[in-house]
Amino acid sequence: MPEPAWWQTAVVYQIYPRSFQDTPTSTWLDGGKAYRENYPLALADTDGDGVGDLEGVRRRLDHVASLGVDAIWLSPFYRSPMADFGYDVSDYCDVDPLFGTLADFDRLIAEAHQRGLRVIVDWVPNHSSDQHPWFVESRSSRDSAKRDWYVWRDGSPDEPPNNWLAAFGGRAWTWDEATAQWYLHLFLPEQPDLNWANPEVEAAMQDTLRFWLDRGVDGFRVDVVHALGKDPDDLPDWKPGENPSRDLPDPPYGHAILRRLRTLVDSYPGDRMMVGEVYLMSTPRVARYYGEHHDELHLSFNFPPLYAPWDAVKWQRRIERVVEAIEPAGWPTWVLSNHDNPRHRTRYGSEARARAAAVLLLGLRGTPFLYAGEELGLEDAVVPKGREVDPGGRDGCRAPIPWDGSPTHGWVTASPWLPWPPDPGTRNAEALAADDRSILHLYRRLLAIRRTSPALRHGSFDWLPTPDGVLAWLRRADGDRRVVIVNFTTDPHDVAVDGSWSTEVTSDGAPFAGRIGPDQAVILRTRD
Ligand code: TEU
Repeated sequence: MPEPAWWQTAVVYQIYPRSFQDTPTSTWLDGGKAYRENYPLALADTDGDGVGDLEGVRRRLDHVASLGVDAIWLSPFYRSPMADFGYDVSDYCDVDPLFGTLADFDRLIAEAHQRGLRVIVDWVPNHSSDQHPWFVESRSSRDSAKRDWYVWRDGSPDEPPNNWLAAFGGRAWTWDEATAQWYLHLFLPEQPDLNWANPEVEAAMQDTLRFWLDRGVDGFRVDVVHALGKDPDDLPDWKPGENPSRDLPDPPYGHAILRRLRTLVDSYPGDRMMVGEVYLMSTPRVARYYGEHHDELHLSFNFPPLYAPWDAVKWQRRIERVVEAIEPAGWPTWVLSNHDNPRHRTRYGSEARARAAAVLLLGLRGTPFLYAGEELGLEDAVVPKGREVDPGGRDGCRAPIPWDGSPTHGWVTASPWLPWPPDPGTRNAEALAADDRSILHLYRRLLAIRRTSPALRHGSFDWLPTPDGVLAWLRRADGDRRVVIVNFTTDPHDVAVDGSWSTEVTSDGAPFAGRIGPDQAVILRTRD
């Protein structure tokens, strides 16, 4: 096998900057000047504003590096009116003053690189903010030079061009009174869809990629990439029950767009990459986004496993689909939690399962993506009515990271933009670091094992026979062998393991001797 690329053997750690760490704006490289100008009503600049920022990420790089991950992915920190918390971009080539400055970004990436951490940034090409100068101009008149940069359609105010619905509710079309046309938005009305059929849009968006590639980023997480290249005139009405952003048929020219993006990204030295958010619930359809000739996405998310309950049969089926459909197309990825879905600790209902799930995730063949806070076993915050802020109801998983047991939990303010996750007094990074039986230490151990095991990093994958409710598989590479066993049930099960295997790690720290405990997972290695 050829030497794997860094993004095949890496473990990527997703940081949602708003919720990672705030800092006093006075400590930013511009002393908070841009912040004060843009947010005149905000608190005094010596206080943190309870919103995490890039300087906060920089200050927590020790934590990230101590985990043993290889790369970070930063959710959007670009200029934005924040209707969708940064996924509505009003300037693709600048940092929002809320998060700091370009100089803060440069310092962050330099220090991450010094520690051997690659940096992936989010890129949101399907839509911009309605406050982006492109849309402001596009909206200004039907004759605007940028009118065709977005998707405008004729119609009457009471009859939208088709029945498409927006991801967060309501129609996917908004009527513009002034110019008497509809514009398309798969998400909020504040997130008009760019018209990728227009070559000027493609060129302008490619320039935004160049901007960040030139600044040294190692890659991009490409937001709703499957929605690029759709043609509303060609696509049928949705059927009731379909999810507008997830049930799009293969867009007519989306794949060609991706091939050109791939060419651009690959033209840079240093193995830059794109991981696409293909939010389709069919794994074979996800596979197509790697390209028929491995010439589209380097990696693609595949969400069906994230939506699988804690159930051996369902997990096995979803893993098999990856083996059948993704493996021939490209290198798989695995993810259990992100900023759009309840955390798996919350979905699966116990820390024991969250620990076993960590072994599962890091034992599979493919690139794992961790979501900041899962190494602390964080649950979703309970967000009371009145404090909800997200139009998509995703506040719970975006709660701020508690760093220590003090009243502010390592933040500048004790009341950040969202409430803390449960039990921050005890479930925080400092407390878990001090307890070597904690889930944090389990993650560190697993990542350390993965780092030194060719079998886990890039080895083959073969199922092993198991009792019902248990999954086990063998990973092999370069003479290195590991077995992963996961018990999805609350009963113990005997598993046949011959004496040549020894226990490397167990999810709960309890010993394993041929009998796997309730919700337990283990990694075994061949005896030296
Ligand atoms: O999410 C894409 C997407 O399909 C979402 O609608 C997703 O289904 C939903 O959040 C699940 O509850 C991406 C980003 O990850 C998300 O944060 C953005 O809101 C969205 O795109 C629009 O940019």
